[in-house]
Amino acid sequence: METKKTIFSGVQPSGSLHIGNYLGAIAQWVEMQKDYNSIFCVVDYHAITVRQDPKRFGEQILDVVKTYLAAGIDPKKSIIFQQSHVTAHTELAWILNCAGARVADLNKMTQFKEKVGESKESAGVGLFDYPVLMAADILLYNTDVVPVGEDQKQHVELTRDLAKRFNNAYGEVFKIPDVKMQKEGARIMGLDDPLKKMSKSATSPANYIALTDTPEAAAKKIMRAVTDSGAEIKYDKEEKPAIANLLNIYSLLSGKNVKDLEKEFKGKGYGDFKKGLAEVVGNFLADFQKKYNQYGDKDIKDILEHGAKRARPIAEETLRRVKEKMGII
Ligand code: AQP
Repeated sequence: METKKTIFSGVQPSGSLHIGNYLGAIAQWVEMQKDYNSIFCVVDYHAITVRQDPKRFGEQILDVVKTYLAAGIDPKKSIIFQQSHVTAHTELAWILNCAGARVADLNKMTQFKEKVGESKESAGVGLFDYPVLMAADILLYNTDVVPVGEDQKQHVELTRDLAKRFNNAYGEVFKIPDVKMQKEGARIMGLDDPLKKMSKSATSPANYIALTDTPEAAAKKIMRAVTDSGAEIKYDKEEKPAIANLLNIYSLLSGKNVKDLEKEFKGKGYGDFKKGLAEVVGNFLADFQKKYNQYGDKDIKDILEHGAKRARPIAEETLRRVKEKMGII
C-alpha cells in the first residue's frame, strides 16, 4: 500500500496576511494537499512572541483560517488547527530546549537578528526561542516536507539539526524533514523597500499588499511603490530590485513569464507598468475576497475544533515516544 508523505506548515496570526504569505507559502500548500497528508496550523503561540492586541487577536486567528480556505485549502482533505489547542507543541518545545537546542544555534538565526536589531538584550526570550517551538511543531507530526518562504529556511535547517541531535542522544524518534520553497516568489519584497521582505508586522502598511486590501487601496500602494533609477522595465535583481520584485509579483499572479512581461512593457514607462500590475493585483484580490467573505466565525471555529481533534492524537503519540526515550514516566 502506498503511504502518502506528510507536509506541515503554518502562519502566524500577527496581522494582515499579505501577498508574500500567499505567493511564498500558501499557494504551494494548495497544490501539495492533493498529494500529501497535509497539516496546516495557525501558530498563535508564535505570534505572541511580539505583543498582540487582546481585543483583536481572536479575530486575527480566525482570519488566518479564512485565508487558508479562500486560497483553496480543503478542511476535508487537510488538517487545519490552532497551535495552542494542542498542548504537545509547548511541551515538546520545552523538551527540545533542554535536550538539543543551544544558545549558539539560536544566536545564528537571522530572523531574530533582523527583528530585534540593536535591542537584543531587551528582546523577549520567546522571540529568541521561536525556532525551537517551530521545530516542535514540525517534528510532532512526522513531517516529511515543510513548504515555506525563504525566510523560514534557516529555521527548518535548525529543526533538522535538533531532530538528529535528539535521535543520536536518546534513540530514533524524529523523522528528519526537508524544506520546500517556491522557485519564484519564495521572497516577495516590501513595496516601500525592495531590499527587505514584505512583512505583516512592517511599521508602514505601504510595505505590503494585504489580502484584505480593497483593489483601490492596493492600486494606490502599487502606484506609490518605490522604483529604481532609469525607466526600463527589466528584471535585474542587482541593478533594479524594486522593478524585479514588481515583475515577480506580476508574473506570479498573471501566469505570464517575466520575459514576456519585459517585451509587453518595452518602451513604456513605470506608470504604465504599475497600472498593468494594479489591474492584475486588483482582479486577484476581488476574486480572493469573494471567497474569503463567505465564511462565518462559527464555521471557522468548528473547523479548528475538528482539526485539533485530528491533530492531537498524532502529536501526543510522538510526545509519548519522546518521553519514553528520556525516561519520563
Ligand atoms: N515576503 C515574503 N515572501 C515570501 N514568503 C513569505 N512568507 C512570509 N513573508 C514572506 C512566508 O509566509 C509564511 C507565513 O509566515 P509567518 O506568518 O510564519 O511569519 P513570517 O515568516 O515572519 O512572515 P511575516 O509576514 O513577515 O510575519 P511577521 O511580520 O509577523 O513576522 C512562511 O512560510 C513565510 O516563509
